[in-house]
Amino acid sequence: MSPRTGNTGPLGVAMIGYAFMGKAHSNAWRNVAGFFDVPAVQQKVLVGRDATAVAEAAGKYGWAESATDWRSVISRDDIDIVDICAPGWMHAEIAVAALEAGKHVLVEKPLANTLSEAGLMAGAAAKARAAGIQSMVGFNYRRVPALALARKLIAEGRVGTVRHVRAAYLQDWLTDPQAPMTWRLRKETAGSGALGDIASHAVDQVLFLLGDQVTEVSGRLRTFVDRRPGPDGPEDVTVDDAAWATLSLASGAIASVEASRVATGRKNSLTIEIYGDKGAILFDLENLNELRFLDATAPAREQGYRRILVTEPDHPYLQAWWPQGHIIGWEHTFTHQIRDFLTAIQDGTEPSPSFEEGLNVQYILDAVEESAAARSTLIKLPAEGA
Ligand code: SOE
Repeated sequence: MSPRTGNTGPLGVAMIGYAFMGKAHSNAWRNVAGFFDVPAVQQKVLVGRDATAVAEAAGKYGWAESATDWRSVISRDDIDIVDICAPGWMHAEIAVAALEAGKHVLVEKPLANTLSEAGLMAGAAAKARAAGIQSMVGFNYRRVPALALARKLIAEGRVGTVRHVRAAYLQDWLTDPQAPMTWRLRKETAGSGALGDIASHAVDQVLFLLGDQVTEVSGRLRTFVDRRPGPDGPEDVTVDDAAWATLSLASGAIASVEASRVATGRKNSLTIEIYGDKGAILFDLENLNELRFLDATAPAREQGYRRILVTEPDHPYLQAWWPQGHIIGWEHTFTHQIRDFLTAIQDGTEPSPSFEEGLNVQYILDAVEESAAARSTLIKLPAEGA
């Protein structure tokens, strides 16, 4: 197991999966070298199960070739990097095989569907790292410039000791009970529902922003619509529609995490609030170029949330884009992610979030499920007429 030796040319990339995330990642692979100073890459091959559809996607998204067998692709000599955008149930098998074949691996979040798969992946990543092979999990919101700035402000002590955090990731694409079944609604293919898909982002943000560890979890899961139309009639939904968790952190802070795919009217709303004893920070993905910051050390008569437009050249990632005030969007977070991954490969440093960090998130998601399954304390109402 070793990275391709003697390759002084561009790094060859293979990508597995070409749906929503495959499209977002392809766009980033296509653009990254036009904005950032990174090693040159070649989009060699796109892999999918349907030969006609994957060939069409390859042409559209800038891949030189397409293929249907990921196994033969990851063993190719001209491939240095494997980017996994396939559904969660395929992550572990592909990632472990690619790492063992000496390829750097980027995998979409969450790391895996189960704790045991995530553990296998983290083990393979540690072994590969010793041979100079890097791996990273695609928690792309770490690469929103405003959130990267928030992390810096917190690390610099600008909000003081963080007391509590509120993180909510809300969507509404399952509000309609007639919304059809997809792989995302089956436990065997998705692992969990809103919990793994979007609460994972919120949990990762809590860890990223605070640089802290979760020590205790209390959770709740709910499936509001338990049967949905499938191609051959109604099918059971086997994952959660919404998830709630309270996380205790080693520092003493408490974070509340909320995730839903039935939050009527919320299309893709990620909001994060951080309250410390010297200040506070607010973020809303629908205004991702902005960060609200309150300095509680200022005289009370001058206090208030100030709006920071995160587009200055010395803001994270912004130097590479447009003059100040010219805003960026959701897709740029994937370009930043690839930039950071390629830079780590070039420098031989460990990219973050590593598979170990992905495994850490998985422990927390697993604890939420365990806590949700345990009986909670029922309220004892007085008997009628008592
Ligand atoms: C679907 O719910 C989804 O695409 C997630 O899988 C992504 O990670 C999130 O960024 C947007 O919503």
